[in-house]
Amino acid sequence: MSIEIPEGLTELLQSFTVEVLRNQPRDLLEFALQYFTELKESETKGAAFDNDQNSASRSGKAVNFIDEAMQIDSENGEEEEDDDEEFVAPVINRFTRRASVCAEAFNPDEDDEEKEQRITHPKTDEQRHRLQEACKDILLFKNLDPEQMSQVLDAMFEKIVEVGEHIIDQDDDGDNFYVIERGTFEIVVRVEGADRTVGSYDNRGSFGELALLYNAPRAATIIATSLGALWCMDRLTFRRIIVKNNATKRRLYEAFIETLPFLTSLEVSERMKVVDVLSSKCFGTGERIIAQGDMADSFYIVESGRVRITMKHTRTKKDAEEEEVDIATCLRGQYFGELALVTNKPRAASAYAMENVKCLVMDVQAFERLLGPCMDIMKRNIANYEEQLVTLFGSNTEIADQNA
Ligand code: 1OR
Ligand code: 1OR
Repeated sequence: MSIEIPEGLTELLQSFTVEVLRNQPRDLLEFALQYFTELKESETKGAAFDNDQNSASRSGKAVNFIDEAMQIDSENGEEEEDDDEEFVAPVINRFTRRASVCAEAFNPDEDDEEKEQRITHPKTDEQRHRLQEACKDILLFKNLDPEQMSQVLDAMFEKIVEVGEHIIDQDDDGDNFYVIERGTFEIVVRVEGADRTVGSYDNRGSFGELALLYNAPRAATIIATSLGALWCMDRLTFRRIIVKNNATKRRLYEAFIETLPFLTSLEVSERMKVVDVLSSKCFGTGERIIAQGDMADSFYIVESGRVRITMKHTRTKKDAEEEEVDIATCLRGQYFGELALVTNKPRAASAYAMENVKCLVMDVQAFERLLGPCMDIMKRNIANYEEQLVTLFGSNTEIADQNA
């Protein structure tokens, strides 16, 4: 007996699966219900649209901005386009949005209309200089071209914060993305009703990207623990520039990330999130990437070129002269810089580019948030370091004590 597979079934299920993986809905049935209802509605509307030459054009709709976009909610059933080029079906993105999250719409191909949407907060030269300094190490900005970067800088505005101020509250809808200019902040996550401090920011870094990237409620609370200053980027600019850029990044790195053995414990959707937070960084021949003894805030994956790992060593206790010994070489697909993040100690070794090297870099918060499932593999490798260390330098040496 042969069973006939209805035409379109495979495509339908594939699109649905992709959206489930991308959006990670909490309630799968609810998501499915909304997905297929909207799909049907948009199909019906699409047919009507095709027959109506004079109806409001989609691209016209696509330049909606805040006021109008706020009115598009789950009740009025209006069709919207989204700014993520990667979306497969025309219906997708709002399913995981809660009713109060506004739907931004724009058409990435409509350049003129895009220009109209640009938000500019005028700045003095001094402010712009401070802003540029604060943004220069922000990983999410690393892959932007100069024009996108200039739009980002134009759109940002300053906010002074008081001690104890809640910049973000867990479960709220996302409004802004924040870059720290100065000040300390604690990251608090509510687990089973109890608030737990899980990390902090110390005068550098950024936060608030997750709710905007994934149209999700805020994943943590961020509280200022000193007087501070932040640069804020509104949600619409973030989605128009950063989310669009991330779609390009996914195309570039998805295949590479799939081949990395140390990420095999991650689900496909988790690996996609890894791609979203990675940025690429180039180093010239001989350039130092990591300095032994420094405090750590990044994790590296070699994309191309070779990286030499060295350790300082004194032959005898009395010997003041330190020599730098080669201890390992990292090639494409291998990682380094995990040890200090796992042990919370200074860098145990230095890393140098042996030729022109390209690395994918992830910040410590993303490392902790996303790579938990890979920790077993990493810890096994760390145990190997310990063994090698004893072989190379003798039995009473400990990895992080090398930095003392
Ligand atoms: P957001 O838009 O969800 C809260 O708003 C922000 O806190 C979030 O974006 C991140 O930028 C930032 N888990 C979730 N969010 C975190 C975390 C984090 N750290 C910083 N943020 N974890 C802590 C990792 C050190 C995992 C906790 C289990
Ligand atoms: P990190 O954050 O301490 C330096 O920054 C990185 O060099 C370190 O993380 C590891 O990723 C990487 N011992 C210590 N660190 C090593 C080693 C290593 N190899 C690579 N790294 N050993 C080499 C074992 C083949 C043992 C030293 C004798």
